Amino acid sequence: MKEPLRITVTGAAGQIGYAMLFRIASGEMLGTDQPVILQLLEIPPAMNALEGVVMELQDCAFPLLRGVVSTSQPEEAFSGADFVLLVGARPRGPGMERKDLLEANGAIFTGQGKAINDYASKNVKVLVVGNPANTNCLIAVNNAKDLNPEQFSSMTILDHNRAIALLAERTGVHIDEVQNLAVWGNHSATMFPELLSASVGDTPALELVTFDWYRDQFIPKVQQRGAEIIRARGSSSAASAANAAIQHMRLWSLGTRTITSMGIVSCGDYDITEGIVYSFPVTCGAGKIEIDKSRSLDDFCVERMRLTERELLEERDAIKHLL
Ligand code: NAX
Repeated sequence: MKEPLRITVTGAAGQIGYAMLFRIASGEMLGTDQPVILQLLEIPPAMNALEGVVMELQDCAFPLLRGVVSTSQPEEAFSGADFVLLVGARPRGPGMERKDLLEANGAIFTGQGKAINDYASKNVKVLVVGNPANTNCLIAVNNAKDLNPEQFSSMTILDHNRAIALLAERTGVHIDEVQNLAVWGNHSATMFPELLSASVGDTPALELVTFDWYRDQFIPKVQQRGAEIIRARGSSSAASAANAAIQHMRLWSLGTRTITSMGIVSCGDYDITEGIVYSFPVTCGAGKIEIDKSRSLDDFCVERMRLTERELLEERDAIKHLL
């Protein structure tokens, strides 16, 4: 049997945490031969709820679950962590401006970046889910001075999956047939789900749908899918977000040659400003995220990529004192 790996989940008593922990403990993230220890971080008011979640984890008697730590102390939660899923974040409250939200989360992700740097495994892989995810990731990475920026990423795989499902539905195929789609930029209403390089079976996607549908329906629908789910369900996506986070970590650690989308620290590829956390089309190999550098992009793509880049630059400027 392999040695257990330590997986930290923050915001573990929240709705995404609840949809995620049982699947991680059953082996869906790292494989059914990989024992895990869950290290769960919450804020003090949520510790009672977290205790309930821990009881339910115990009651599942998962063979792979070798321990559960529940704590409100970041140093304890991140201690020796091999994988960190930063899900907990401050939601936008009444009267809060976007700037206030960035500030409130800035404080959380500064502290957590430092604690990951000081207490986690030196090979830790960190995924930021909590919003604003790209900029929270930017803050964490800049506060983990001894770690490699490649060890940090933010989640856009949910947006990628939403885009695949929508295109498959429109073209009447199974999702397996949709390849090479990408989501660029920020996990926000400016994200750019791109179809220029995508194919459905052997046919370029843009030969099967009209450009008007792509621009006027597909892109806005992917961008607004989170809001659509809130309207229908009364609360934000949880099971699909948990699924995406598990998928992100599984692909990152076990590898994939299939293109997906992840937010990573830009090294200037595709002319995107270095240092910001931007979603690119990627593959994963040997525990590393690699950008697909083979795309040719047209003026429409470049315009949309710049738009979402501009938003990320504005977010970065609002929190630059934290970097
Ligand atoms: P919930 O409000 O249900 O849960 C969040 C939990 O985080 C709460 O239990 C809270 O006590 C905890 N928390 C707050 N501050 C914390 C801190 N400093 N340390 C540890 N825990 C802390 O939200 P949920 O629906 O689970 O969503 C979590 C985050 O994911 C939100 O920021 C949400 O906006 C974001 N999302 C990101 C998505 C993405 O694709 N990147 C999609 C889904 C989701 O909207």
